[in-house]
Amino acid sequence: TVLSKLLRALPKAELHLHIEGTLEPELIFQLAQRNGIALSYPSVEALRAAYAFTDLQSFLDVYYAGASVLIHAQDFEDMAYAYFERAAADGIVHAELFFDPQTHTERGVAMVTVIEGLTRAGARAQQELGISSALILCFLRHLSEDAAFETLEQALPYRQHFIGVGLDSSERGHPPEKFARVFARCRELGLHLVAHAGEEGPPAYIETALDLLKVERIDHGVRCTDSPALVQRLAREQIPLTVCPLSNVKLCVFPQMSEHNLPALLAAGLKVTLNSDDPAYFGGYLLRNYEACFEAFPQWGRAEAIQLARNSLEASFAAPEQKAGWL
Ligand code: ES4
Ligand code: ZN
Repeated sequence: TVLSKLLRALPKAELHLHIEGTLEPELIFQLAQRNGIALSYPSVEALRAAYAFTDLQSFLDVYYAGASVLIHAQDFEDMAYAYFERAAADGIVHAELFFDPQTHTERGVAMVTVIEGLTRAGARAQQELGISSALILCFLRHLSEDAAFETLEQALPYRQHFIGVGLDSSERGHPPEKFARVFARCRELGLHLVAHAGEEGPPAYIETALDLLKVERIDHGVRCTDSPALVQRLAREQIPLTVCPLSNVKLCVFPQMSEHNLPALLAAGLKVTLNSDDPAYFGGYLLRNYEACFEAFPQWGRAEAIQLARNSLEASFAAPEQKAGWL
């Protein structure tokens, strides 16, 4: 259709993408074989069949198991380059990739291995696909703040290879304030700051992410609508929300796409962006997320498509000169 051609053609940025969440079952099996790692699933089909999630935690258990096949820098490079190829096909011009170093360092994979592999993929994506990209290091919030500090220390020799830090993994019971000191340190270091908040957690977590962590964007943030005062603030301050529609349905944050609150968020004047989160697990890459929304929300048309794509470029951490070329 005319609209789906527009959705592909519009220059877009992807701002909420866990690179470990782009590991397709086929690549998981290929890397397991290459690295001599035993998987607890007999086949690609059996693994894919396990992708029936009831909430965030039920997904995370499978996601961390999948990441265990990543051992060498080449593995990280292959995974990320496969993502960039799909991103280019979807009309993405710029991608900011989350990575979870603790998922790897806890298994004995060195920080340098992770960052080198991802950095090489980003350089090739720029060269061969014309996509710009950056890395955002995420702290796992189910681990301690001390563990986050240790991770930051391990990453600082490679400071020039990442632009910011984020906060992900199990949200409930792990409020932003648990990481106030390490985020303050990252701020002093000139890193960009983001955090997952209001995916499963309450609006209060969005407020503390803004006020105590001083994040520049909120990842997810969809539960802000439980607090009208917070919605007003997010609109007034034009805080970008990196919403992940297919993720939210797969993890049962909303029962189906037609019941997602995206239309309300956009109508309230929030700076909403669409993103794919963990596309290998949630049923589609960025363009599929756009398409699923435009199928589910009949009131959305050309104007919304243009707005959402523009929001993604504006909310990115790309240099102003680069943004000027897109906008
Ligand atoms: C994640 Cl969907 C989601 N939420 C929180 N943490 C994550 N890590 C990877 N995907
Ligand atoms: Zn996420």
